[in-house]
Amino acid sequence: MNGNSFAKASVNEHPEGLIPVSVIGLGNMGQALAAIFIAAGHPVTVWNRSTGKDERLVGNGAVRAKTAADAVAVSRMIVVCLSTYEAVRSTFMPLQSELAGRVIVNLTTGTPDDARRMSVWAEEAGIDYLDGAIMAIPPMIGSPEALLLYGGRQKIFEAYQPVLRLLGGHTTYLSEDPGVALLHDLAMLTMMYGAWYAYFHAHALLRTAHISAEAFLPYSSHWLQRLIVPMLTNRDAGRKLDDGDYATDISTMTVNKLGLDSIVKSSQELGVPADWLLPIQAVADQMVAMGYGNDGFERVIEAMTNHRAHGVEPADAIK
Ligand code: FVH
Repeated sequence: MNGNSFAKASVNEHPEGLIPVSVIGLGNMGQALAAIFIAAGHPVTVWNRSTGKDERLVGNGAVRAKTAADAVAVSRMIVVCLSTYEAVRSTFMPLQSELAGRVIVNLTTGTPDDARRMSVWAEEAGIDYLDGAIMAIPPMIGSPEALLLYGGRQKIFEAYQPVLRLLGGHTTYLSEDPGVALLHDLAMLTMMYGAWYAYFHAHALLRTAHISAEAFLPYSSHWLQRLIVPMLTNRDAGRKLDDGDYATDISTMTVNKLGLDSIVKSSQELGVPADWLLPIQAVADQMVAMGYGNDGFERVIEAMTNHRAHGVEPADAIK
């Protein structure tokens, strides 16, 4: 039976579509996921590698499975949220036959290749498979703001989306490609870690003059909300980037290169490690040297994508 018929069968078997759900992995996120399914009235079975993390869930009606195999046996919908894909593989590969005919909803962070490989394994084992990315923190799960992205066979998503939508108001199906959800995940995490690291570098600079984060907060908030975010997310930003339209009358590559030079110079003088800025500075230098000084800073994407076509060396190749 394919995912559609299984889901239909299982939904019809249960009032208001309250199908049994098993949650594998009760870390901070797994517990949040299980709690939502319990609160919605689904029969929920939980399993975790180590004990002691399911007390509250069991107290609220979840059934504790002794083994992962027991948790798989009692539900068609298996939601897994572990630290790594290696953990998912080591948990599920031994249960391949027990999993056949069920659906795995994998909400573990990994790489798009991890997701695609697991999808192939599942398909070959007769297991329906959806790969998801949770773009939210545990306290947000179940809220209208929570964003969860999915990839995999659309008919499987459609069959189980009433249950999946319990996890967040922005539950979104992206593609038949199971790797696309994690590609979005890693793209957004890149934005997050880059912003976090830059934010902390800023504070390291300020600390050299004993300026506190609290005192800086009004300025950092203003800068992020009034300039950085609008510049990156205004209506034209995506189109211009997609079209390779780097024209600007706001801030040229040359101006940004000089700004980067000042940051690196003063960071080094103040003893704040600026190594992470050097590849960015080098790309800006190269762009100016190649005659793109009047373009916007957005042109640096050329050093990350079709650099060979544009004769631009990848950032990491720059000495
Ligand atoms: N927490 C968050 O804010 C983020 C939000 C976005 C999505 N992530 C991803 O969710 C996955 C789980 O994250 P987590 O925060 O729940 O992580 P932990 O609290 O550390 O729990 C990890 C669970 O994984 C189990 N586990 C680890 N290794 C194995 C293994 N080899 N075999 C079986 N289970 C394993 C671990 O079990 P235990 O240590 O309690 O026995 C936990 O249940 C993750 O991909 C995030 O990136 C969360």
